[in-house]
Amino acid sequence: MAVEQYSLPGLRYSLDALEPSISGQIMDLHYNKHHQTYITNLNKAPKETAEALSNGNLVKQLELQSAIKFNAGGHVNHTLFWENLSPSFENFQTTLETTALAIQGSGWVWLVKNELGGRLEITTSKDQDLPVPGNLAVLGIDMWEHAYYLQYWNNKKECLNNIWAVLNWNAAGKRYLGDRRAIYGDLAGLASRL
Ligand code: MN3
Repeated sequence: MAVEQYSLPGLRYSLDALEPSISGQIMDLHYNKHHQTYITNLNKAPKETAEALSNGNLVKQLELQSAIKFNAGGHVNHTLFWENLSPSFENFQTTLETTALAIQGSGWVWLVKNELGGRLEITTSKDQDLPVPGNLAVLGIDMWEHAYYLQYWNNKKECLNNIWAVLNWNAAGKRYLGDRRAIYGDLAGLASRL
């Protein structure tokens, strides 16, 4: 009978994506060292158990039982834990604002979904360019002067700080789940030629 081997589950975010709430250093240690150790020990257990059984070593068998329970529990619990976390909004906010402020001249900052991998990324485009092909626009913010100057003068950072209160996440969520047609609607034909 084949013995089941366990391995680290893939993470849906990078190790530093939970900063500042959980540092990349803790995540690296917790995921790559602690969780991996539970798995390594769990995978050693069948061979060690077989040895203890063939030697008739009851003490070792009892030790292994509690070790299996501990390491298997550690593996299951941590697998659930990683899924319960997702990149912090504060981190996303900072990245989007920094990217937007780095735009030279007029343009747009975008939260896009990669059409192939489904990965979310923050990008920019100049003038009235759409996000580059292959990226679906989940959220776009106009960074032209006309979008803020009359109210915020040259302080586009303050405008960005305040825009979070009025972003429509419902629309962003629908676009994230939709395809190009769902995103651009009646303008899909026009958008595909730009
Ligand atoms: Mn832990």
